[in-house]
Amino acid sequence: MNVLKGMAVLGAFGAMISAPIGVLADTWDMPTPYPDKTFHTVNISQFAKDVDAATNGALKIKLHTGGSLFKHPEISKAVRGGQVPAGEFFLSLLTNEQAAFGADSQPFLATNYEDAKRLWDAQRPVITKLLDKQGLMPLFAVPWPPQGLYTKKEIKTVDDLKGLKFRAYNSTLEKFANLTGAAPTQVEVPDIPQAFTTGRVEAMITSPSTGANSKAWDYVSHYTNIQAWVPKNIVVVNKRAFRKLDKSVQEAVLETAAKAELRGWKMSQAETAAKVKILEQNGMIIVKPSAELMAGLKGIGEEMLHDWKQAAGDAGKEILDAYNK
Ligand code: PCA
Repeated sequence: MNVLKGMAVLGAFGAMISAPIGVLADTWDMPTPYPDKTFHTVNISQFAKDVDAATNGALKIKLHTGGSLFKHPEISKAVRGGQVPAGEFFLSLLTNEQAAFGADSQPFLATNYEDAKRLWDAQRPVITKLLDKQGLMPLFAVPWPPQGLYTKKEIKTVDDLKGLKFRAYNSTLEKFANLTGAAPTQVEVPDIPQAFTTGRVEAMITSPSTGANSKAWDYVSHYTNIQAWVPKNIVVVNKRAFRKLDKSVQEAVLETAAKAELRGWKMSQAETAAKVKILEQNGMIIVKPSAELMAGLKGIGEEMLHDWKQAAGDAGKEILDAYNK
């Protein structure tokens, strides 16, 4: 090898060691299910910017929001299969595979941020193991504001829900709606306005965020603050894709993810009051639920928790034991 060529090779190699940046720049496509202005999407977009900065451009994350690359129910599978290295989805969508994933959507188990945080601390190690078996690793999870009830008239008791065409977003909510006597249908967030205007649904349970973002006042009049549960979105990575990253890049991603989780929980809390106010400003009637309604809904919650414990087995027990400690 002539000297000059040898130096060039050495030089390139040296550059790779001291500055992987630029040389090994990677771009990750990342599908997310919710529209751009959703606070979760805003938080993830900040996460992507922070990863870029923390890795000096070695890892760029390109978001595909609103289910544009993969439909919501396909996102977890796409990350598992390695079609994309990372993605966001509603954690309790995985309940059908393993009930432990759905702890946060159990009605009235954890209904405020403090309890939701304790539940996440209890759930995280358990689902980390379950995700690991699927070749996935959780990066961070962020809750939606407590879930409330949207209807076209005042709901005073569970009986008032009977027969209502009800929008659901996972199997747990579908079961809850069925047990109240309502008739549930699955509808993704971007399709909510159309589902109401075409009459496919006439009531729903979701956060003040999703209600306000989808202009609930255009098709319902009452928001009943039942604070039924605090479900989370999770961001996961494909482990093989993660392992391919330079060690320093891996560390930067994990640190940035921890920051995104903290920021997301704060954003969620701020969102709650802000979005209820928007519902109110747009003419919706904010209702404090009657004791009778709450007693009826909580009774259904107890029945569901009983079933969930059976379905979730040891994993569920591990979560509840840690949560109730
Ligand atoms: N918004 C999402 C999930 C929970 C929430 O508050 C939805 O309605 O589908």
